[in-house]
Amino acid sequence: MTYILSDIHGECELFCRLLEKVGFSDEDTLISCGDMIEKGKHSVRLARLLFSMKNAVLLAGNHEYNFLKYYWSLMQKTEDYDEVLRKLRAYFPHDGDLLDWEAVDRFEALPYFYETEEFICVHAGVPLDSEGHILPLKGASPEQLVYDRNFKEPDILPKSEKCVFFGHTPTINLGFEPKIKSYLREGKRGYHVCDYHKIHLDTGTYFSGILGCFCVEDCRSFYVGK
Ligand SMILES: [Mn+2]
Repeated sequence: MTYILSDIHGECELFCRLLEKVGFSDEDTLISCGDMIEKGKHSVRLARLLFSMKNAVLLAGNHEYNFLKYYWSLMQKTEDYDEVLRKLRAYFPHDGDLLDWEAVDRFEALPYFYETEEFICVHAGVPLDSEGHILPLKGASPEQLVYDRNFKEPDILPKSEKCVFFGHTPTINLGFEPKIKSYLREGKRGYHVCDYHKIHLDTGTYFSGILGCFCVEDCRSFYVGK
């Protein structure tokens, strides 16, 4: 099975409980749509756990991108790499001591989108043309993919055949419950992932205490709460 989630924000314990709940095994695939770090207290612990999972596809969100921009700015100012690592560790006030160069390199290698025949995963949104068709993601900048401000709006329904998974904004900010919000296509029943225009994954975990994931194969959502 393929499980997709987003915006875990350092909530390592909830994440582990969610994996337990779905019975996650080596034959399953996990896709995280960014913002694994910050807000919660276990950013680096969670990131290292995700980096250690062989069957995980991890994307960068705006929080990882901001961290990388800080890293790149430090590297321009000094060649003292020990000092750079000290400053990067201080970026994470709760568990920065767990940060090592391997983790930094893994952050830097994170892609900004993931695309299959049936769906697209991205942190904040995908570029659309004036008719609502998805433009090629290779042409999109990281900034557009991690900071998009419009894609979350309920009236923005991409017309392309693929379903778009995204997070970035808690669904509660749009007046919905702290659950995964799916947008079913007209006349479809929701048993196949392509029956959906888009699926908004951000349950606002840091605020709501609820973390959810969506299973691609059976289109079911799973949740754990604090
Ligand atoms: Mn975000």
